[in-house]
Amino acid sequence: MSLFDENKSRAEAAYEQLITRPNAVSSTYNGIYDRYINPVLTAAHAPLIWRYDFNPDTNPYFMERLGVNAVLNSGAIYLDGQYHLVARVEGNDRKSFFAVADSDSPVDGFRFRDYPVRLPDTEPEETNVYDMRLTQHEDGWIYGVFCSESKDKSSNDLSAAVAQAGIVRTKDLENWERLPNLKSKSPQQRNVVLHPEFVDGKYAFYTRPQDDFIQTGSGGGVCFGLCENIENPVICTEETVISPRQYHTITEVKNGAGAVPIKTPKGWIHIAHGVRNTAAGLRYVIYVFATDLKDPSKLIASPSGLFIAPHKGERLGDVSNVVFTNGAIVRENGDVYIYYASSDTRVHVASTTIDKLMDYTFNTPSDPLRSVDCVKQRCAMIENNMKFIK
Ligand code: M1P
Repeated sequence: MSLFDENKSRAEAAYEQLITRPNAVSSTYNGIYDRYINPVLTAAHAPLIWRYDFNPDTNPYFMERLGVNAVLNSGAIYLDGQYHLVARVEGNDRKSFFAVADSDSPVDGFRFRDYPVRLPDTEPEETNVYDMRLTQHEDGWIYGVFCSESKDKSSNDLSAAVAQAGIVRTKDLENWERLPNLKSKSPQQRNVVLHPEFVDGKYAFYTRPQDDFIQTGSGGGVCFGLCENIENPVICTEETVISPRQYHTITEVKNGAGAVPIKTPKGWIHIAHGVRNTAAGLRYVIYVFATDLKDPSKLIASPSGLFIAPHKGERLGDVSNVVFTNGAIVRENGDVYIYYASSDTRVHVASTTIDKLMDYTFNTPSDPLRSVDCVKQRCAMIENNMKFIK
């Protein structure tokens, strides 16, 4: 056997073993959701034909030519009996692109399609794209809203960049039509999500206005705004804050919408991310809030603190101490699968149900914002619990 064949067989065997590896619920318990032991997507899930030259004449060592560094922040949708993730794939060259991975199971077996998504090239200044949210809209289209990043040519800082919300739409996750980038009053936008229903006859967006590429500056949190025409997308209303940043909470530095909000009998449940600063750098966690069914701009529940934090090995990666979600799938039987990435490196799944999510969202007390009141809140629960343990 040639060296080429030997190495290729070795890579193929490892790949198939990874893709067909069954997943299982981990032993960690909180009653709210189950984590799974294995990530559902990693850099090693990128097909070999994306990474290796399969021609023995030009690649006698079967050497990786175009490596993949990470697979992270993934949009999610259930369609035609399958679970689909539209992941952010980051090449060794630091450029991200989108790719669809499909599975019959929500927790394992995800396999990328032969080709990544080939986005129509309509934004000549765009350098990088990432973090697509998939909205099955009542107008019949599936929209993908993502971050479209360009170099800030007005700045002398080589790293200065501008983030905008890019928009595509599809019916089959195969053919994508690009629409113009969303316009709003804010100089920059990231973590923009399209609401699945019309509100007052208009398209509704969750936005995250920001003054700068990294810092949100005067941006007060996750906002809500309306848009008349999705083919010429402009936020035509004030962007009102619906989930604010707050001092000494998990959203102090910034926050952002995550998965498309989930419609429940009690309200729209949002699974978002919050960021605070620490001596070790920024810490990203996932949190939950709910808005009114009829008026999705009205906050109606704000369970205290974090919902998912980086756990064990999730804490380490390219950008450590991060969990981030931009996709969840809800099944007709009420099962909910939350796809979240850890440390900008790989994608995991946590499972729960609509009933559990509603119980968590509407029965978890909100943050009293001061230590002394947090102790009172905890003591009230302990006092009540005493009746049950004596
Ligand atoms: O590195 C952590 C995350 O940082 C960004 O999120 P935010 O805009 O809230 O800071 C995003 O670029 C995201 O992709 C990344 O996971």
